[in-house]
Amino acid sequence: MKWLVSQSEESDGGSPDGKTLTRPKPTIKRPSLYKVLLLNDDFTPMDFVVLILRRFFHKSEPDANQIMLDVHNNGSGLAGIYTFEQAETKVYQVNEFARTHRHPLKCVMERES
Ligand code: TYC
Repeated sequence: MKWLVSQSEESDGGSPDGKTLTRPKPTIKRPSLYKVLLLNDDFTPMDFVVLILRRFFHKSEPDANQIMLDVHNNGSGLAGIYTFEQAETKVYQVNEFARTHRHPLKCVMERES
């Protein structure tokens, strides 16, 4: 554990007497976030995309319809934002679900800015 002395003391290497400890340096960081996107194709039925958005991303019927149309019109659309492992799991589950139903729909993840 690295102990951090007060801000001015830290910058000059420590407290004047070299032994005053105040608080531990915080080392926790926010996890990186990842967008999970659906990609458009010419063959996957619209109803199937809506089903995916409802089943895997817990979207309402109107929201699922809107996102499906965004994908259809713009080439891709945002299904959700997750930590790395959550996003990986969504991508895997959706791609497997599409594959087993013989639809070409693809789901990908992309690091947030
Ligand atoms: N473009 C498809 C169609 O016209 C619909 C579609 C929407 C496909 C979203 C994939 O991720 C997708 N049937």
